[in-house]
Amino acid sequence: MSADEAASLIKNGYNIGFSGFTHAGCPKVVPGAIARLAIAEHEKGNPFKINIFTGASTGDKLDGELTRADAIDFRAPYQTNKSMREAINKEQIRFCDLHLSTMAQDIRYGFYGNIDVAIIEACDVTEDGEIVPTCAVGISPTVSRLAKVVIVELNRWNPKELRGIHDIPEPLDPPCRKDIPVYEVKDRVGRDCIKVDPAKIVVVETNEPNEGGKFSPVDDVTAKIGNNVANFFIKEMAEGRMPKTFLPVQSGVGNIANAVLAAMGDSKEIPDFEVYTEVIQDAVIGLMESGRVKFASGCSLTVSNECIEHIYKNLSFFKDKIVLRPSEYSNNPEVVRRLGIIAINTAIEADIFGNINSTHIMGSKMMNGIGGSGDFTRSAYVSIFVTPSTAKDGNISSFVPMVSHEDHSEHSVKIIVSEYGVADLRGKAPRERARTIIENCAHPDYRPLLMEYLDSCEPGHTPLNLYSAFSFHQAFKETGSMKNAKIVKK
Ligand code: 0RQ
Repeated sequence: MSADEAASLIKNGYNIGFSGFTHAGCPKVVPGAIARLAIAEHEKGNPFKINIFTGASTGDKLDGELTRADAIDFRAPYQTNKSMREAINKEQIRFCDLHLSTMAQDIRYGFYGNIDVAIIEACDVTEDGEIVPTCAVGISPTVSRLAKVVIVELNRWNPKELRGIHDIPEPLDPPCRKDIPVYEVKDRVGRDCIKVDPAKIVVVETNEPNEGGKFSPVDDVTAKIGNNVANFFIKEMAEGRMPKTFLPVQSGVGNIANAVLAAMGDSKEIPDFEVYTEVIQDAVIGLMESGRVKFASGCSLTVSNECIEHIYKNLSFFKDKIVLRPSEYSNNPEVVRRLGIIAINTAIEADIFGNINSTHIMGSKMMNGIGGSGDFTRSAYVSIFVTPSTAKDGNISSFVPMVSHEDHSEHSVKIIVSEYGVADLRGKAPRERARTIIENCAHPDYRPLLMEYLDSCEPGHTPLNLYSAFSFHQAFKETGSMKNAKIVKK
């Protein structure tokens, strides 16, 4: 059927589960048709909004087009879209920010009502109901099974020979859930496709490329952060706190994550390693070709279009070195703790005691969401947060007296790294953590102010000055720079 005919199956108030994890693997033509339907219904004076569930963020053809058509009431669990971010922060879309590993199970538990329709991008679909996803798995197995109708976007841009790269299990739910038998990064525990009743499948054919953007080149600051992380690992191995054979690595999204992986790849002292992560980025593919990354397990191939075309042309090389799993497996805390994963994620801001804000600008404006950072951080062998020491031309310090929103607490955060150095928080009490972070990670321009704050605090297990805990944020709001913060001592 055409995309518009498929969209006509969608009604106001429907719960829709989409495939995709980042721009990878998400539908590209049916969402636009739903947006057109919404606009037409709104012009007739009819209400038309849907509730959207996905693996993670999606492309602009999904989150962007539907937001601009005012077609979304509720959205979970993560997004990175400019239009959607604005709508969320104007409270026009009800957004629920979740750990990505919990999305599929929360749907199964009935926390959001029934899934009416699943819309799944596939590279192949068979008469007997086998659906082969493209370059992401996300929550597709669960929403395809639960939905009354499955609209398959059969996207010919992706080769059907991708079949075999996926590992698609679905766990039992409590009280009878068994262990997840992933004992090594490359273990496969499911089937190579999603299987549903063929009677509920409708197919829309497309040939749409991915929306894969480019990464900025590694710059001076991100290169220094990358080198600091690599040197930390070398020291950990030398001092016997990390196996010399190394451990599987999870790294977040974005330019800093790419720079960290590049620095690890360049380091002669770090052995060839494996990746157990949610998002496989361009850097991992390069390192795989140079032999530095031996195997990568993830939920999606979130790479540039140039890179995905290269992978598709050389599928026989990559297919036995990559596995794509549902997000509740790629991000599963049970597996993360068992494999001893090194988790590396990016902070928006950290406070001097080691609490991390990954999601909110100035405490209230949603940036993207917690994503998988919590799934990995809490259960990691060692959890690392990286951030440049400042943002916005130095007017924001990434290290503040108290985070304006908290995603990862001091209990889960072991190491913080900026371009200035590494703060090792293990085995330190709050006041020691504060000194370590100020001396090793904060920008030199902000160190005296942060020390002045620490000295002004009322003693206690966690030193605190309630009158100045948000003085940095207040100064930014009032004067445009945290450098003008005034520490009040009462
Ligand atoms: O703004 O784009 O306007 O310049 O925030 O910051 O330094 O470019 O870093 O792109 O890696 O994003 C935490 C948001 C970092 C991301 C976050 C401004 C800064 C810039 C972006 P501009 P950078 P990144 C697995 C792991 C949560 C999810 C996660 C993220 C913009 O990494 O969403 O970890 N993480 N998932 O200028 C005001 C501050 C700021 C600030 C930075 N303190 N105050 N603005 N910025 N610090 C992946 C998945 O789950 C799929």
